[in-house]
Amino acid sequence: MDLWFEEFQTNDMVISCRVLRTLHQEKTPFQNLAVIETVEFGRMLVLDNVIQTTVKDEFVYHEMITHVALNTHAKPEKVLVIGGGDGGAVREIVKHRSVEEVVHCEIDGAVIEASKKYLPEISCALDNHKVKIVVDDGIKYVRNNKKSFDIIIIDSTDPVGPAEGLFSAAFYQDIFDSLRDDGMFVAQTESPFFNGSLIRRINKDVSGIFPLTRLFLGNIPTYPGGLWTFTMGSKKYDPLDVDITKIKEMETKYYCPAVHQSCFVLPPFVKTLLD
Ligand code: AG3
Repeated sequence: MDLWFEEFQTNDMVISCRVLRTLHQEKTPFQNLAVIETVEFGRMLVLDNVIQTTVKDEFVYHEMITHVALNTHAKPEKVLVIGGGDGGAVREIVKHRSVEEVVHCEIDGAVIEASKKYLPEISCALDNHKVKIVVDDGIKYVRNNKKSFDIIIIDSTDPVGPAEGLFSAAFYQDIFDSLRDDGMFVAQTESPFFNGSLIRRINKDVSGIFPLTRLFLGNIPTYPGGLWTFTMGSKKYDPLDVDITKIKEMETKYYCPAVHQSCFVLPPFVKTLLD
């Protein structure tokens, strides 16, 4: 039998992957969750029919959403991850020796459970002694935890349904308030090909709240357009001021000192989104 998974990346474009088998499927209180095994990308986490991560390409996203900020901050000790129930961001964060605690706030506990069971390569650090898991709404959590974190990572789904509020100006203000005086955040901010106006609006909102806003890029083959953006808001440190010869060596497959710099080089069509 020939089985294919399809995601409509836009109304008029589909990504389709041949499926070997479905490992898990459930309707959680928040979304439809599936873990499927594909030929091309290995195991894949799917929420509401949208590809979240795959064993083959997850490293790009998880390394970029974490290490750029963790190597920019002088001494990141307390880190908060909002979303990212698969644990990929947490796995990268605990590689940093200065980190004492990672609070992982995910609204849907079922994502954590399914990832632990079916995506061990990605979720492997969720049991680490530095990690505290909170199953709760990230918006509520930051409101109740002011001036608490050095770095906040917003590893959300697309800006529809449960994640919509995670892209709002009010939320970026709550993030600002939840950061310590020299803190910073990084959020995944979608495709410059298909979400240009969203990226532009986020950049404007973050610039109105944080002294420093930076956009950077990574390449994730299973996401719409492949080219992906991340937005950083920082109270003090600038990732472009980092002396990259001083970045500690780490086991990574995409991020490296040269990429720390090059990811901020924006092609003109992306750069215009910031004007
Ligand atoms: N967060 C989802 C990024 C958005 C992907 N969008 C899409 N495929 N249409 C990824 C979670 C990984 N920890």
